[in-house]
Amino acid sequence: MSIPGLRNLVNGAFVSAKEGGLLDNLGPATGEIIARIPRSTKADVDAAVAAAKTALPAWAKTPVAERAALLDRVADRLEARLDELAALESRDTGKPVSLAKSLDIPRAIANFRFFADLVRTQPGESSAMADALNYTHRAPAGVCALITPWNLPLYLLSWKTAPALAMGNTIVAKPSELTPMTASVLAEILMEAGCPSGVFNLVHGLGAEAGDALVSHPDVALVSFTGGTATGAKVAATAAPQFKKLSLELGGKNPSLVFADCDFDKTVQGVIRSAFLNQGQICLCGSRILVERPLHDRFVDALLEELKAWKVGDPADPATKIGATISADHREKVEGYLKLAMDEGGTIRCGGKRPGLPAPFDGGFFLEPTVITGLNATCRAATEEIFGPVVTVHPFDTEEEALRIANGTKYGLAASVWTSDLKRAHRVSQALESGMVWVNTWLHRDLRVPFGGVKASGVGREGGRYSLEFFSEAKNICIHLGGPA
Ligand code: TXE
Repeated sequence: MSIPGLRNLVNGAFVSAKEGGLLDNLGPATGEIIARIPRSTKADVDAAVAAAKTALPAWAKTPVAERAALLDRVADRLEARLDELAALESRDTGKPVSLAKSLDIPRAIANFRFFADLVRTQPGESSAMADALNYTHRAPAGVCALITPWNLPLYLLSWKTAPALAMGNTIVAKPSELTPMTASVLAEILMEAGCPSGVFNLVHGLGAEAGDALVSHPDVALVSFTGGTATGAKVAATAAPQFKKLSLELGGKNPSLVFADCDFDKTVQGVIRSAFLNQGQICLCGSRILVERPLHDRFVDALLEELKAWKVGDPADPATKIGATISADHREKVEGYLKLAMDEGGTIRCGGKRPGLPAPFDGGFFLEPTVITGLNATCRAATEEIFGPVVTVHPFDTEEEALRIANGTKYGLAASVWTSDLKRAHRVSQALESGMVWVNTWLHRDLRVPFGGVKASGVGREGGRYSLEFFSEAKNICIHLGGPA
């Protein structure tokens, strides 16, 4: 089978990298090369930013209704290709096709529809004084750099692209070099749907090359970045001295707090889903499970019992619950944490191994879902982001201790609280150092609500009106009404 070659989209044309050559893109489920992508350099980024800058004035002046209509047409086209896109996302990431079909692609479609509606109905703001009227004029921020990771490729790119276009910005997107496929289809769909040349540009390549050239480009006004915390720090160090608008959605080490009065069966199901969805490779995954001591052993037994039935392997099999991790390097990083957890006194209660799978999956980057107990809650394996199918479980005796453990990491992205005590649910949620808290649920998302983290999990909020605000510049205009001096 011939290996497809992807191209950049610059100023409405699909083009190869000017000088950087090609990169191999591996399929995580087999380890085979599934595509080649441009290894873009500064020259490609410069061309894409120039196109976005040229296209900006006309797109900024395009009526909101027309911009929203483009987003709806994109949503329709994504929907028409849902099965194909789900298969492609699974091939590129190693995740189960069933997950891409039920979560990734439907959410990408919903993002375009939602931001089309939101921008159409966005209310104006005005503040009247006795002798003057203030109103807020929202202008586009300018050329936006959208940098996205490999765990939810189309989902996260759509989450940034839709509000950026809705507010009249132009875009240069740089998807992860590990998962370029659906971004390329989105670029095609935007062109077919009538997106003017230069409004959306796509540059493939490595973070340290194409990504860095994009973030440091003086004509880029805004950077929306989702990725690891260490990379986020580099992006911030480059963007901040140029005073670019910046949103950073970074890592997490999210606690699931399980109290003895929870609904046991629903909590086991919810906490397992939170720990292992997408092989544990979602920044929101609950990777540290804190269980009130009287329930601890029963809860761990229930986790182990449930996981016994989980199928690891072929992402196209509807029965598969755990697909491949993203890469050989990433699996080694996760395995490094398993070794560290052993050195720190933990016990692997299930998983911890590469499953023996038949060809072609014997070349894939699979890892069994892993539960670790017996670790001190302050050790490295229990406080650093692992980002794989691995959870640590810790007992606690009091609400105060649960909060101390939960807040005892450098991260603060998301948490879940499992209890039937309403007062405690509020009290604990408010005391958690976290951008988002779910009570008796997880990843239950309303697209209107703020999304983002505190501490090392990021800077800024996106979602609903927070995205529209981030992807625009608010200007106050004060009109004096005349009359007596
Ligand atoms: O992501 P990177 P990596 C966490 C997870 C993972 C770790 C590292 O713990 O193990 O991050 O993952 C681009 N300037 N998350 O190394 O490097 C890169 O090309 C500009 C959490 O794979 O953060 C890609 O497009 N861009 C996370 C994007 O940044 C740069 C999801 C993310 O890659 C760049 C993924 C640079 N200097 C990993 N260097 C989440 N928040 O969900 C890289 N990039």
